[in-house]
Amino acid sequence: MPETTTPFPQGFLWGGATAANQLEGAYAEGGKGLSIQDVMPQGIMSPRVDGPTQDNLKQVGIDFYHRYATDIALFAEMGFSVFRLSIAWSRIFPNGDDAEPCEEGLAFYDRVFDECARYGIEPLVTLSHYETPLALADKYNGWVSRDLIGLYERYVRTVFDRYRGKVTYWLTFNEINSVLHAPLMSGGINTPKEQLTKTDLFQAAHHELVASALATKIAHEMLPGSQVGCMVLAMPIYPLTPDPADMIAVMDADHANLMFSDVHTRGAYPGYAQRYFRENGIELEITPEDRDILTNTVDFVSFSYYMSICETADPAKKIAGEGNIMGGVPNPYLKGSEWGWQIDPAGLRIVLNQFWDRWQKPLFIVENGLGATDELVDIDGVKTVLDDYRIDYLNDHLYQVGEAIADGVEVMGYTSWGPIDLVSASTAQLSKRYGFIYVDRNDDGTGTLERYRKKSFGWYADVIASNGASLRPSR
Ligand code: BGP
Repeated sequence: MPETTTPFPQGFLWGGATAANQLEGAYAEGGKGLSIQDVMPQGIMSPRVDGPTQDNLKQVGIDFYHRYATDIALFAEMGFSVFRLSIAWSRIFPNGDDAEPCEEGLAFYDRVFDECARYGIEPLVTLSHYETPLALADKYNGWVSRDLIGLYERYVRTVFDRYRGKVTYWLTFNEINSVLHAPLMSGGINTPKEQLTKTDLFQAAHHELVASALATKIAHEMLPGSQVGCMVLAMPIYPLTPDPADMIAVMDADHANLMFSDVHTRGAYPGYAQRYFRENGIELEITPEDRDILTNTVDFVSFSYYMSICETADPAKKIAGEGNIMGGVPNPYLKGSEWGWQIDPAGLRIVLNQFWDRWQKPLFIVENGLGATDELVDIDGVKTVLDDYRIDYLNDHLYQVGEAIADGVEVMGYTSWGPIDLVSASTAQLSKRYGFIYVDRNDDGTGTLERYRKKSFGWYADVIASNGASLRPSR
């Protein structure tokens, strides 16, 4: 056997990433309150509805609430050393501002973490992943209100205390920068985006940034040895042409994203953000105490990466392409997925280098993957999916992670999005599948909920077992 080498360090964390609202189901069981996802049956782009409707696939999800033990066993079979999941805030505080937490909700995650521990899988826990309790949206207008900081603080203190010794890695807010693009889903903000003032939007972002830094401070005080990361939606932006005006447009667009992790890693607002606030009439309430709390910087930076976009200063060329929450100008050199998200493995190496050069904080890729339609086939009596397209996508991206590590970037781990099929965040479909494990559930809600290993299941197990040595070179 030829000797294989791998750039991935010993102890690199390999696994998959999920969110409570996209897989648990049991939306009204165990004392759980409603979350904003219960009024978003069609995903991000559609307006909210008044109350829970039966067409909402997330009400049942993939029934992880009842099947977590067998699902975690399948993750263990692939060799996962980490499993990213979120705690549904409304399982712990059904209305967000209740005086006491819900014991049944707390007990559920005890069972999940204990199951992970049986297999030596580290939970990586997102405290808030697009599932703000609905009552907080209705009563407070979500993160526009400063009250949310204290309510979030009570929630994180509760779960830090409860899961002491069970969870080391915490993420404060999923894709925190997405609040600028999807205020209801990301920030629980009821005011429709078109009516929301820039001041309210950035005030909400500020409240989240303060809450995030506060959670980091509290974790460091309560849980010695814990590690807290911010989580941002990463999307490298290329100039559409070499025109310097296009490059300035890229710089401005980059700043809008990078501001969130600049604050998380440096503990203060950068100069470009202050200029933007000044020139756009954005007057934020930032107290001396807020400034003090913001100095509690994160231990690592985590991010999702699915695609890159282009930017241009030329309005005639500013075509809006499809994308992960924020689209952009399509890149003529790249092909899109079935959902039009442009596939760019090298972009992952670029973003890893950019983030490392900028912050020198360990990086964690906590989402990446291909949403595709899958066909279940029968091979010698075994049901499976021959998802070579997914294997190619993941291989090419992971190879670029290895390249970034060879560049000197410190990468802690990689969790692919949706290791088991789950409900899509943007379109609320089940047919947009990311998993190594197929779940028999369709967009119309039919299906047995049975699980089947796809071809990519064995492929990922080999990647993990070889610590990345089995990956093929990619561009
Ligand atoms: C990210 C979200 C996830 C997830 C993923 C894939 O933005 O953090 O929750 O769903 O995108 O997106 P989608 O489900 O829309 O395909």
